[in-house]
Amino acid sequence: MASQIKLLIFPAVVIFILSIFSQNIYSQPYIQQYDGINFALPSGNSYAPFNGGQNNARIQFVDIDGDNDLDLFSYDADTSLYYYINTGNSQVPQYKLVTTRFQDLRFENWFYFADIDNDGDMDLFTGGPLQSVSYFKNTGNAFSPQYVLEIEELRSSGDTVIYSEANCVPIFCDIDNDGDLDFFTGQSLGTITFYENTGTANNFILTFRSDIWQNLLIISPALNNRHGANSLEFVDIDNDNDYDLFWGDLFSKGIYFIRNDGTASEPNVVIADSIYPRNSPYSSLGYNSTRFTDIDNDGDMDMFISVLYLSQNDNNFTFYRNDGSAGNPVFNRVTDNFLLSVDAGAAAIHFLKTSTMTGIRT
Ligand SMILES: [Ca+2]
Ligand SMILES: [Ca+2]
Ligand SMILES: [Ca+2]
Ligand SMILES: [Ca+2]
Repeated sequence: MASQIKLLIFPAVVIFILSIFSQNIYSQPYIQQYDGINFALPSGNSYAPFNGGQNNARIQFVDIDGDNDLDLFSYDADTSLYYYINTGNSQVPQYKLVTTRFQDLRFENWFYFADIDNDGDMDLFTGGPLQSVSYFKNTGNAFSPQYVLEIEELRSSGDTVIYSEANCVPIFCDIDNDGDLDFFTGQSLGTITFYENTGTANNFILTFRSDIWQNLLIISPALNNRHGANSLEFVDIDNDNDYDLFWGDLFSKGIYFIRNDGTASEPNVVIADSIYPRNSPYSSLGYNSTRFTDIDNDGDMDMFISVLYLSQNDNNFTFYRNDGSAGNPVFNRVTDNFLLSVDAGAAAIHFLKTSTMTGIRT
């Protein structure tokens, strides 16, 4: 019942926020509105919060044990972090579930592995208290990670707490090509907040730069043009040595492709498409989270999608193989159940046991 109440409160909060900010926001440039796809939004009974299916998994592929293949982590809305070891190889992955409580750490809303201190092993970030950001330092090594809570509530160089909304999926990326990782997180206003790393590759210092990075604003067409939370992924999808952006929006059925027409050190992004990939568009009830990685080690980025919105039953880990090239990707949809396709045993456990509820956490 508590979850149902939260689900009803969330749209009310969004509407309230919009009523406050709509004047300013609508006057900004880069407003993109596409004809879309009507879909019913939360109004009490339109939710189906107790359908089965994978529970809004956030995923990331990481070589956590230093054997040159990609292991898999999946955050479940019940705050579990599933760790799947790749027992195959860099061309043909095979996943085996190791634990649903990775190192017994506390996770909240999201997670992201990044080598923030440039010592060759992956450190870890997740949601902290009150939608802040917690930092776990890897005190082990690239072969045997050991995570220790280093900072519970990250602060910016201005000594203010860095927040990352519970419904957003933030990311670290060296967007200015100076060798250190910068931080991006979404806002449910349809914008991105950007912190530049003004420290060094070894010693990060996050400095607030913008609440509307690159004047980017996405208003999705559903229900009279709504701003939504977002899930961010940077990848150089056209092999021109700068990071492009993929944006999954709470109120969009598809995926926004935001191309970087600038340079590696000076990004200049344009919303290139709201339907992706063009030859085989992905569409769901909303809020698609993308991850790109070269899962078959053939030199091009493959695409994975999980849905963070309403339940998709067990069709919630889509794999598009890149059958093109690093510079000209051609994505072909292989499966909507990636784990099932590579390791039925482990995946079956995951999908069946995480099917208790779905919906938007607030
Ligand atoms: Ca590290
Ligand atoms: Ca940087
Ligand atoms: Ca690029
Ligand atoms: Ca590939």
